[in-house]
Amino acid sequence: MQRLAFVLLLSCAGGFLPARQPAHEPAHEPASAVAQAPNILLILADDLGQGDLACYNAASKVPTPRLDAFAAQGMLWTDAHSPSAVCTPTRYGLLTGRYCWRSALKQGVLFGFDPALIEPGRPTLASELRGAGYTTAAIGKWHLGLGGNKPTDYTQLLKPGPLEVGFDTFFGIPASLDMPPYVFVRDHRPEQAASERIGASRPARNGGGGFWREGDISPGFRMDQVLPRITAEAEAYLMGRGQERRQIGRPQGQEGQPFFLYVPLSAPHTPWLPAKEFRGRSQAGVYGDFATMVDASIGAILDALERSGRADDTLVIITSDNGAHWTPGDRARFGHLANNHRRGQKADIWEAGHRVPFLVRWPGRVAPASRSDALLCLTDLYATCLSAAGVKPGPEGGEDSINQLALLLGSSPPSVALRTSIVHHSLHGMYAVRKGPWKLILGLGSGGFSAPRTIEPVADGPSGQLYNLHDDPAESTNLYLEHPEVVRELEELLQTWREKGRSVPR
Ligand SMILES: [Ca+2]
Repeated sequence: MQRLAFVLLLSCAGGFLPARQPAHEPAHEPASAVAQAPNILLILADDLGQGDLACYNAASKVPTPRLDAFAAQGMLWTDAHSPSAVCTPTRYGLLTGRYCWRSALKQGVLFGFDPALIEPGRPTLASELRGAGYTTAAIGKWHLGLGGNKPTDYTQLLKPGPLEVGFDTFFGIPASLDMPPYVFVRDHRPEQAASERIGASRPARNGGGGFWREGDISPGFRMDQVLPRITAEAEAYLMGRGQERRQIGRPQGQEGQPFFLYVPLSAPHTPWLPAKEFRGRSQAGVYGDFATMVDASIGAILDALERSGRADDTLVIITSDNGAHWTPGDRARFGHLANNHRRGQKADIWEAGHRVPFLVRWPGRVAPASRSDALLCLTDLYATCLSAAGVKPGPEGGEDSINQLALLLGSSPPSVALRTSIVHHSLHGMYAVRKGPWKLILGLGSGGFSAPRTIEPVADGPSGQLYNLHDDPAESTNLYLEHPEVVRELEELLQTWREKGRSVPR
């Protein structure tokens, strides 16, 4: 039996935004009104950098009019981070509120024939919301494994998968769009068997067409149709929720069953395949044109939400699963800073690997054109979204998730960080920990795509990297030897995170 989560709207003395009483705290105040829990639309771009968006980078060479307009309608976060610098572990962390390095996947990513990663029975954002009466859907790039055995047998039911971790429905692709099998999956089955083969595509970077690996493919499956198809499916889902509202004919304020729609886009990850109408729209080559197409896709999804009539009751979050895959050569060629002035690129332990765009809109609740410089990790979405929905998380799970709702609603002063420290993790398993301006990296090198990946320490030299991001946002001066006391403190902090999760002393 499902229970619908209702939350109390309390007027906020002296404030212009109403504060929401979390359901897990006793409601001592009389309710002035009762409203239904909000719908939640979570859009996760794939490899989109902060510096791609004009609202983060006035000199961006990529037009992002829809994202910029969206930012003006809500709150822009400057210090938000993906829990990993690559796809799979970020998705795990986002849905479970738990760093992926606590799971069986200690580094790297999954491929298309890997089995499900999220442990059976582990609570997820989707399962907790569904348990509270939400209808839930995932539409896009899953990349958290399908099935129970390796290699995944696509002729069998693809269980466990999204439906086993809290989603009522799923449509999308198994992994990244450069990883076979190239097939659309709906719920537990491929839409069409991957009965054909396709060879690898390895065009020159920025030469168009993009990169993919050889492997199995469904007849008629076209890489350049994946982003449009995901967009169309998300639009159709939202229009369906609008129809439901009209059919039910509920009174205002009770618009039907709340929904959670998770849309992990497949782009602007490789292969870069902008549709004809986007070619030449940016000044950052094929990548920039593709990122402009991502902006338009997100705009189309937002338009569908508007047309559904449910936008006013919907908390919308738009972010990215890691930084842009943008090399020093790309920077030099186009003069575009896809990760702003941050060091490195996707997959790295440096800031460009994991500092991501993070935009939130919630009409009447989150102040328009507002900004937060507070520290946030995408693992925080678990506790934050559940709190916004008035759902009390169960005792298990979400151990790396900090509820940031008070900062979103403006009921906590923006100067008071709710998260004071964070753990970063790179493609090749390099750790970093941050507290205030200080960032300690356990090792030398990028830990990811940038060369050198690792450097062996020399006698009397540093064995790690210590940066003061306030004074040195580009991570150019290693202060490891100058501040051994900070190194020690951060090493202990990382150890505490590893042992205790969010219960680290703040
Ligand atoms: Ca990614």
